[in-house]
Amino acid sequence: MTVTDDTTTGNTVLGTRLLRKEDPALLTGEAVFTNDMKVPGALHLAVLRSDYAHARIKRVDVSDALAIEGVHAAYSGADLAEMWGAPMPCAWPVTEDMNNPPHYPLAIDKVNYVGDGVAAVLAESETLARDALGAIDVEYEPLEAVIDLEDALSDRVVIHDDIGTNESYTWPLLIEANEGDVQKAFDEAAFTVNERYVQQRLIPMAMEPRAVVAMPQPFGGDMTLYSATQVPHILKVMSALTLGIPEQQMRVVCPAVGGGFGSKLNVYAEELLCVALARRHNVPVRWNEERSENALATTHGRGQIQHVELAADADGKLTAMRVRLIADMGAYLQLVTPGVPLLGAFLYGGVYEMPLAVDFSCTSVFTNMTPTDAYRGAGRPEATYAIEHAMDALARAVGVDPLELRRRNFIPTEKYPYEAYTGLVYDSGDHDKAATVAEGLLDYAALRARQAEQNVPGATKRLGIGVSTYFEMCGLAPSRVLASLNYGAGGWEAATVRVLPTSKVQVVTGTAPHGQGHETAWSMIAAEKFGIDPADVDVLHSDTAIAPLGLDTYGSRSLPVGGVAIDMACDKVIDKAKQIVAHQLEANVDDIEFAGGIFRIAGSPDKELPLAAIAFEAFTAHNLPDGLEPNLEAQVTYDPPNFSWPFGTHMCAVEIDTETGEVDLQQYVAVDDCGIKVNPLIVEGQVHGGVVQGIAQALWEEARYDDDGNLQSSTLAEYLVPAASDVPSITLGESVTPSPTNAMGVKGVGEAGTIGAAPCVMNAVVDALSGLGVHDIDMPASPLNVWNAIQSATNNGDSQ
Ligand code: MCN
Repeated sequence: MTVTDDTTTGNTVLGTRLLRKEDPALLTGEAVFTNDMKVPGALHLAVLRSDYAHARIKRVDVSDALAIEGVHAAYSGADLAEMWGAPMPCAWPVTEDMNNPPHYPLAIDKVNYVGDGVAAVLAESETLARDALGAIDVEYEPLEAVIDLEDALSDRVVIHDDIGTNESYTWPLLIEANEGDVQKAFDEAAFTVNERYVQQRLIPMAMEPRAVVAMPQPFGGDMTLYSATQVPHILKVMSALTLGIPEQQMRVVCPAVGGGFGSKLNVYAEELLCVALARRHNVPVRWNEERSENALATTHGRGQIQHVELAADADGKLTAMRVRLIADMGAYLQLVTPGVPLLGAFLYGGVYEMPLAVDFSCTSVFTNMTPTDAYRGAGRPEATYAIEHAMDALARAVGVDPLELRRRNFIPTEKYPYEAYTGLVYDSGDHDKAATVAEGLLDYAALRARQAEQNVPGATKRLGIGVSTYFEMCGLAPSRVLASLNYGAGGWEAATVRVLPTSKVQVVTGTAPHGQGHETAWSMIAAEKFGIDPADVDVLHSDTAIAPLGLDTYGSRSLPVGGVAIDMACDKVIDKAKQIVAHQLEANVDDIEFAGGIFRIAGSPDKELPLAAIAFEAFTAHNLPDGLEPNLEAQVTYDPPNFSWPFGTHMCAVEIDTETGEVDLQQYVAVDDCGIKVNPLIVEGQVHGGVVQGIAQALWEEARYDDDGNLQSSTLAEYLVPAASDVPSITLGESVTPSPTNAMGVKGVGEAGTIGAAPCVMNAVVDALSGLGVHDIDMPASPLNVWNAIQSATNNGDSQ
């Protein structure tokens, strides 16, 4: 493997654009995904899903399905009810009194969304199992479906009879402390804006749908669960708890995983069904999700109504903020459903000096739609959209350029570390720098001049310029802070580093990559430390028998928590090796230096020992210091002292055809500051992917339901996931502000692009049309939505 020298940092590996080790197997089709596994003797599971969004189950008759040759078993939800030791897990009980209706892998007496599992078949092939579903007879008593969030909150139709309301919880932040101050600030403000935004539901659409294989092991009741999941460790604990299996008998393995974007951060009905039925029948049981099934049965993202009010003084400096959220939980609470809006709650102040006159509250509500849960950014893109779109509205109210308004409000660089109104401490930031780099790359001033010439009355091609800035709270995170938010797990990550007798290195990580390139990045961290080639490092992950400790991959945590743990474990190994070197060279351990794979005594350059020699000595253990354990191995479990705080500025230019409503995204610039980069090539890939997902929310994607709760966009013909050709080339700008929170200076980047992009594009769309009297447009800014907005503004006589 070739490694280029990076003379700017003094690193030989870290910071270089090493091609990803993972890619040859993925590109040549050699990688094995869960559904590629050959499992002799496995039975195939198929799940009959409700066609009704809300109905009582009167009767389920599986007898005709059972009579089909090759069908081994067929069950209704009631048939399996006694198998579940506990309902499906929700790991984030946001409030003490949060309503969490019991949720089982198959519905027992009522279905609550189209796609809710009603019955299951086990057959000798996948085709047979799916065909047999057609022979199951279900009698429903249809009920009215609740799709609209505000309608749901009225409790006109109650979804879960046992809790008697559709509200799951209300979570306030700072309201009591600040209520008086907030109202006073609004009363005294020179400018106020009062906005209502809709975060449409999105379908994560990972390239690989979900797949599961549950394999009972020959002896002792052990069970191996293979799953296309991003959380093998969480899945192991939760499935053991839910199914009453001793945890030490559960092993979870993720073969190659084709993306997740948060949708595979869950414990799903089909995983529990496969394990439970494999135990009952003592055969392997497998399940494979189809694309349309994925749209119904895998969690959705976003789904919020946001009421945002800002107050500002005569200069446009923010003086107060009030936010009221209504968050769509869908039919049930999945693993972290209720916590998603909370992750955003702390970011409504954006990158601005927000005074302590803020009140925020989120009310979450059940609806008859697929459960929502984490989706790239999870709460933070929604928060950023709210503040950034409202900042543009405020700029229009104040009559200043939106970039200028932001600059007036940026937290000044010299105030870092900065304690925000939420009590959280942002570790570092340089917003003016990120904005200035983006401004230059877009040629902001020239574009504004072109806009003034182009957007004249009667123009059919109007230019819009979009700006957005953001802070992200990622790297989840300090366990104590998560505890204060009622999250059910910690935020640490574990790493073991081993130098093998032949001096090759094994890194064992608790992270669970599913597209992020951890094998490459973690190899680079260890290679830099030990002065070896990254090709000589093997990264072991995503198998709870091989990497038993870990909390997996989500929340852009893997580098700032898991990567830092690896860095620390390497240091521990080097410290141990120094003791062996000191012993063998009869020197003081404090005098031993290590660089480029060679140990030396300070001041005696002729006395040196290579890492390879020490690794072999540690293995043979023939001549170790008294009391020192053999082998070069160290483990670190790292619980970070703070979140990771990447930030950035995005800018773009759109041209809108006022006769067709079509939005042409012409230029896109992203400056995402994620501190020190381990591998800039991976970072760029992460930002590109994230930006495109954010653009897609702004312009194309939407999970659309009809009034009866039928998903109308369950195929890729209706759910418009963009192709590379749908977006312009993205220009990336450089800003590097090392994190003072960890020794590597790194921050997460996996979600950053998504967070900046949607408000950037929508600000450009409104900027293009505000001269026509268009105040706002709901996402996605489809040609129809844009055209309708132009028509209604024109009919109101608002255009200039
Ligand atoms: N990186 C780096 N230098 C930095 C920051 C990150 O080199 N300063 C590299 C890391 O080494 C790692 C990658 O960038 O290889 C992402 O790191 P990090 O930001 O820690 O994020 P995670 O690895 O924890 O990934 C999770 C994040 C999330 S939350 C979603 S959602 C998401 C994403 O990553 N889903 C993805 N990126 C995805 N990419 C793909 N291909 N597929 C998904 O499902």
